[in-house]
Amino acid sequence: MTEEEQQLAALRERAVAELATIETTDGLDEWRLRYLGRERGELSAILKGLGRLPGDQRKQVGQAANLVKVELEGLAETRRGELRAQERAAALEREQLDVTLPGRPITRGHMHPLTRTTRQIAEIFERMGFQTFQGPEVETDYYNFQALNIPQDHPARDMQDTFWVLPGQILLRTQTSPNQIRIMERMRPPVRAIVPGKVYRSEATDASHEAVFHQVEGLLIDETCTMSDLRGVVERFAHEMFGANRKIRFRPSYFPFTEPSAEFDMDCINCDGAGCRICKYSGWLEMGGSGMVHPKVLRGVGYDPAIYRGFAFGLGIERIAMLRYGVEDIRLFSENDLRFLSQFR
Ligand code: FA5
Repeated sequence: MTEEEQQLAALRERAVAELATIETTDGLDEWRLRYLGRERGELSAILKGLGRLPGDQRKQVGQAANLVKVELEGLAETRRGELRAQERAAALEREQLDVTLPGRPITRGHMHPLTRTTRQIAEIFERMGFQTFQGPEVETDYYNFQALNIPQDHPARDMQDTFWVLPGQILLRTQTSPNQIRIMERMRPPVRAIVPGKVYRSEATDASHEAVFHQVEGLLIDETCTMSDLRGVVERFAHEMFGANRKIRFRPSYFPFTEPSAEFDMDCINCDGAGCRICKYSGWLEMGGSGMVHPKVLRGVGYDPAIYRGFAFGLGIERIAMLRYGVEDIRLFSENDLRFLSQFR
């Protein structure tokens, strides 16, 4: 064995022994550079030195060196495969996800008590043949006041303090009544409609007054309608909502767009009319305003008051929800306190 062949055998042995101790792919890269690297690799140095050997030796050592090179390359690739598998397994171990952990429950939402009340109200009136409509919250002075027989500078405007968007022209509606006009402009009698929705008034708030609250408007127009039909419809509503024993009373009132006008109350559900804190010891709870649609309003939308007549009413939805659920402060509905809201699941 020539000196070169001995050198080669020793190099092979060292390389194979070292390879077995390598634990990372980075370490393997270094090993590769050290033994097989083109520039500074030990095997390359032997191959480069072949030129100095006599012809027959050059061939022999060259072949042996190539065999060692191929063998080491093969061993290195096998080791690389093993190390990669180890590294992947270690990474998986580190990133382990325990899929047996129970998930975090997603709490289900539910309807706001006012939405629920509004839907119940609509269902009751729908059973009486009323159709539900919606109207704009940003209204014109014309629909909110003028077409309802409340001209500019009329003292009746003082009953509803107003948020103006464009002073004198555009406002946040103070009542759902402008929808009486919008509906009559679009439909020919007979009309049976209700319009629930938000209304706005520049009011000081207290336990029974909000600046943003909800009303439901009712409108019925045909050829034979009377005030007793109004009473029948309101009473039927109260019975379906609060039970068949409830009493309704009408009090004379004033609204420029109805004649005659009346406010209606229901006997207090807390004390059955005996008088208590809830009804301020009167025995009655105010529910809404109403009346027979004013002939001027009918004429304004092109209905002939000699042929058509009708009634309209406006109910406060918060007031109804307060009675239904025994809520004593109207402000709770808009405070978004989950301790309050989650009671209405
Ligand atoms: C009106 O708004 C008339 N548009 C009702 C009407 C309709 C009359 C059709 C004739 C024909 P009033 O301002 O009284 O009327 O309000 C009606 C109801 O809304 C009240 O009975 C009350 O239940 C409720 N309401 C009024 N102001 C507030 C407030 N600040 N907060 C909560 N509810 C209110």
